[in-house]
Amino acid sequence: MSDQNWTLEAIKELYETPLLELVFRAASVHREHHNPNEVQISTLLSIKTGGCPEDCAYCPQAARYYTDIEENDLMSVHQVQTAAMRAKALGSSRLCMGAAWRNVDDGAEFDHVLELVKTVNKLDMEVCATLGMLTETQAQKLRNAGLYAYNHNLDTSEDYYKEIISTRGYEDRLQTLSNARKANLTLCSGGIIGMGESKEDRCKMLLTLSQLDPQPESVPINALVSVEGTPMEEVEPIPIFEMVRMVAVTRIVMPTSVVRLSAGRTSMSREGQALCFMAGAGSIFAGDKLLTTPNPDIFGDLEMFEELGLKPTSPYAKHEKPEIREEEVTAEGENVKWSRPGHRIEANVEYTKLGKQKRKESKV
Ligand code: SAM
Ligand code: DTB
Ligand code: SF4
Repeated sequence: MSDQNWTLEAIKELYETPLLELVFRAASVHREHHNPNEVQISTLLSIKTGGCPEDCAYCPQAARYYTDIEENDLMSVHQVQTAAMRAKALGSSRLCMGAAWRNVDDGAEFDHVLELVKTVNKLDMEVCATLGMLTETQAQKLRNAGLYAYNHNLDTSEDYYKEIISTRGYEDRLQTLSNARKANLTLCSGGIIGMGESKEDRCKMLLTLSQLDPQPESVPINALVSVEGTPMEEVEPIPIFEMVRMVAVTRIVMPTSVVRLSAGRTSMSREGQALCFMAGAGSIFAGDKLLTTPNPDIFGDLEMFEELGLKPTSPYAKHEKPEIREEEVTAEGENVKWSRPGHRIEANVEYTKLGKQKRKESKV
C-alpha cells in the first residue's frame, strides 16, 4: 500500500488495535525510517502574542476570550537571537516562531519577520514559523529568507472543525499548506486531541494529512491544554493511552514524518512520554513555555533524555539547510480570498460575550 492510499476504514482499524500490539507495530515502522535513539528538541517562541481576531475555541490568544496571557507586539531581532542562542545551547535544533495572526499581511511587520527568519537561519538552526494563512508569494519570501518549515495545523477533522472555529474554513488551511509546499517549504501539520472530538474525527484528520503528497515532514500531536477563559476551560485532560494510540497510528500512517509530541506534556509522566517515544514520537517541544502555556522544564527534559538514553537530533538531519536568497519575489495573478464561514458556535459566542463583559468591568 503506498503512503497516500490509506482508507478511513484501515486507519480506524489501526486505531482500535490492542494497545501493546499497536505500539509494537508502530515501533517497528519507526525503526525502518528513523533512529529510535534520537529525538529532536524544538523550541517554541511566541514572537507576537495575543490579540488574535480568530475564534479558535481552544486558543488562549483569541482576543475575544478572557484569558490572562501577557500580550506582546512583535519581538525584536535581538530578543529572538538571544532566545535562539539559548535554545541551541540547550540542545534545540529547531526554533518555531509563532504569531497570533489570522493571516500574514504584507508590510513592515512581515518584512520584520523575514529578518527574524534570516537571523535564526544564520545560527544554523532549522527555522520554522507559524503565522496563520499564507499566500504562495509570502511563502516564497519566507523560503528566500531561509525558512525551513511552515507549521499550519489541520487540528481535527473537517466536520469537527466547524464546531471549534467559525472564522475560517478547513479549505483555507489546506490552501495554505499547498502554498507553502509550492514554495518548497517543508510542512509541519498535525492537530489537537482531547477537544471533545470522536475517535473517527482523529482518524479522519490523519487520513487527510496522509493524503497530502508528499506527506508532511512533521506532524505535531497536541493534547489540548485547557486554558481558563476559553470555551474549552472545563474540558478534562485526554488519557495518556489515547495520546500513545494517536502517536502510534500517526507513526504507521505517515512512516517518514517526524511525529512531534507537542502540547500537553506537563500532564504526562516520564513513563507515559517514554511510551510515546516507543510508539514513534521523534520530537518534543522544549522550553518552560509553549507559546503562552507552561511546558516541562528543559533541565528535567534533558534528565529524561539521559535516563532513556536518547540523543537530541542535529539540525537538517533529513533535508539541506535553505540558503538565504536576495531575489525579489513578485506576485503574479494571485487572487487571495480566505473564507469567512460565519456560522455560529454557541459556546464561543457565549464566551465572547463573557470576555467583553469582564474586560469592561476590569476597565472601571
Ligand atoms: N495563528 C496561527 C495558526 O492558528 O495557525 C499560529 C499559532 S497557533 C497558536 C498554532 C497551533 O497551536 C494551533 O493550530 C493549535 O494546534 C495549537 N494550539 C493553540 N492553543 C492550543 C491549546 N490550548 N492546546 C493545544 N494546542 C493548542
Ligand atoms: C503545534 O502543533 N503546537 C505548538 C506549535 N505547533 C506552534 C503550539 C502549542 C500551543 C499550546 C498553547 C499555548 O501555549 O498557547
Ligand atoms: Fe489565532 Fe492561531 Fe490562536 Fe486561532 S490558534 S486564535 S488563529 S493564534
